Amino acid sequence: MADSGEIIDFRSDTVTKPSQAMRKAMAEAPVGDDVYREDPTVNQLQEEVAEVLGKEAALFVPSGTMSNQLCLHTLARRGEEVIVHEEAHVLLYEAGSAAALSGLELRPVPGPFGIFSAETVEKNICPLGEHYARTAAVEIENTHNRCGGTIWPLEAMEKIAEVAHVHGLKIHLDGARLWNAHVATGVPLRAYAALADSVSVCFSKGLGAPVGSALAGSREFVEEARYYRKQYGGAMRQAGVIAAGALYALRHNVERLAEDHENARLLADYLRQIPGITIDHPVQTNIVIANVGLLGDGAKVVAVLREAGVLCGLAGPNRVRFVTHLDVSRDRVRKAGEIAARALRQLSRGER
Ligand code: TLP
Repeated sequence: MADSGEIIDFRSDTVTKPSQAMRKAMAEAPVGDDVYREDPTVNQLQEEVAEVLGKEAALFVPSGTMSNQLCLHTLARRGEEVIVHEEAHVLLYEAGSAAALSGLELRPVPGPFGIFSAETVEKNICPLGEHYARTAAVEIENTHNRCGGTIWPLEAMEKIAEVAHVHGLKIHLDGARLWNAHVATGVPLRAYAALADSVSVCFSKGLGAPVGSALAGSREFVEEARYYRKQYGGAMRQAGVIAAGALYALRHNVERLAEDHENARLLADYLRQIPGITIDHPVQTNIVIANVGLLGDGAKVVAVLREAGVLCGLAGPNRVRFVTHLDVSRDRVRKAGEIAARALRQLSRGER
């Protein structure tokens, strides 16, 4: 266990380390030059991802950011607009790359816990006319990271897809944690994916692989994205070594996400008993957002917990994020809950 020492790390599910079995699969992976499309492990991964998502093709890429950005770049032209939630990862955490790399405007729209309605989309489509940017696409993040790992109900996505169809808009699904939505609801991955033109999924989050994401869509879409991946410097050579970690993750680590979800609920139970903390976001998957406004500012809470041996991150001025993952066992979650309760009670009494 990566957390068997003093520190219990809930900063992100990206901090997971490859298991021995995953490392073995990586060490033994058959490889080739993927720019020649000759890496058998990359090819296998791409086929399996396309299959589980019910898409014609998939493409292995180094990161979730590159995956999202390649999808947006392929779906929309410079100067066009993409409708996104106001707390979307593509808007807040991708270093301005939609503007920098694709010349896109992102139009932020509100919606409770990361979910916006079809009416909101319709209201935010730019009118036709020479003054306005053209609305090209809608982006949906499922699960929604900054809003607490919330799951988009399939029906809400279906309604967006209907509006998108009427107005000729494309849909990109940032499914970095789509696995979590699938495990929590039992909705097949392909049911979510069917509603989007492009899908991005990550292996380096809850699935525990060290590197890698994939995008998926029609064969034509993926060929185009492949060309842009080369432009972005993301075409790799014997990438099978890392694709093997992703393949291992896909085959072994999806269903076990249910444990992370249970652990998140357990951690939330500890946190909500601490005076000064409220859990206002529903805990549906592996992310807990604690509102710590009554204790002071979020940065202080993060610092106090760090000192006590529990790592977490800021998700807004008064919001602290805890992410459960395969390197933190249930016992360690309990331990962290107790440590947090002690340290934050001291903080509220002015003893820290
Ligand atoms: N999210 C990271 C940070 O960037 C915030 C995290 O710790 O959660 N889409 C979503 C919904 C994500 O949460 C992330 C990573 C990405 C895309 C980007 O993936 P990477 O980090 O592989 O570029």
